[in-house]
Amino acid sequence: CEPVDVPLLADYIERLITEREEGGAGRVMIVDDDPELLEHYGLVLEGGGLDVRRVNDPATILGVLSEFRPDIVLMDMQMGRFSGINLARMLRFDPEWLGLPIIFLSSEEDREFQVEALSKGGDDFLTKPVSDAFLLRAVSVRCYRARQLDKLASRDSLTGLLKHSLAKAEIQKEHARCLRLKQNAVVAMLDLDHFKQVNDRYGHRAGDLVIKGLASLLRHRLRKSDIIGRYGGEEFVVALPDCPIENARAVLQSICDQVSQIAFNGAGQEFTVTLSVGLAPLDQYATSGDAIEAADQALYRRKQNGRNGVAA
Ligand code: GH3
Ligand code: MG
Ligand code: MG
Ligand code: MG
Repeated sequence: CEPVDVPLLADYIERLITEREEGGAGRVMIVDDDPELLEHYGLVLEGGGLDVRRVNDPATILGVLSEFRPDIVLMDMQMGRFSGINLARMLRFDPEWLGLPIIFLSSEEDREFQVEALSKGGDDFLTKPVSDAFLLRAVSVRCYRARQLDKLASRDSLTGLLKHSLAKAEIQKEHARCLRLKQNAVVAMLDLDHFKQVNDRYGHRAGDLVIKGLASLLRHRLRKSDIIGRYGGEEFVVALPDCPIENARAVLQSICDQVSQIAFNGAGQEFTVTLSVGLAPLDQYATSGDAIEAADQALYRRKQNGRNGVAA
């Protein structure tokens, strides 16, 4: 067994702890038909702070993937009537699992065979027998990188806010949560007013700066627990957990007021913009989609009735 590089290991563990504080430890799914090996790998990775799911029967991996949603998969290559290569190939047919890192664990040292396996959908190889220290480090770094990538991919590049699909998914979770806890929560749709004119008069780059500025204002004015997404071009969606609708109305009205006072620059001129907002009580609808739709209708009413303000 190779010696463990203590400072490096400490660094990985520190990262893992930070990751855990930011929303859970890295999740690893191990698929192996040998129960003893499976248990051994599981204990090593759990000992390093990872959240592990052991899969002894390869036939069950699809169900486990959907439920556990691992950051990476460690997969044995020979598992009775199942081959790791075929399982990896099958997973790559589903866009949902296209980016999931799959690391093969195999005693097969033949390079041609390894290349073949990688070409069918695997990302890397660990050759058995693998030392505990190496396994933990190899899996931890890959897990860390997968999570970083995932985080980047879920953020809009201009504003750093959640992208449409992830914002919707987070609001769906919040909807379930507020019903369970019998709390109130509010969903808001925000849309910049006459934004086409802003681009036409002051240029697209100035328009981009307005969108970025509004995103930054929302981040500063709302709570850390609030969900903020860029829904479309100049449209944003916000969910405010544990918040009565009157409070949400006051906060968003004050954000509208603040937005209208910011001096932007474009095409050599100073200009201001305004914002319209529609609100709906998230906990009063059967689905989060219905609540978002209601907030959108409230936004439409506000647009009809003069813009620059909030409607519920
Ligand atoms: P309304 O008050 O009714 O919302 O009018 P509007 O002009 O804002 O409405 P509309 O939805 O017709 O136009 C939105 C415009 O926002 C169109 C598009 O050029 C602009 N836009 C969308 N995404 C971006 C972006 O990323 N950057 C910039 N600069 N402009 C964008
Ligand atoms: Mg095996
Ligand atoms: Mg608009
Ligand atoms: Mg719009």
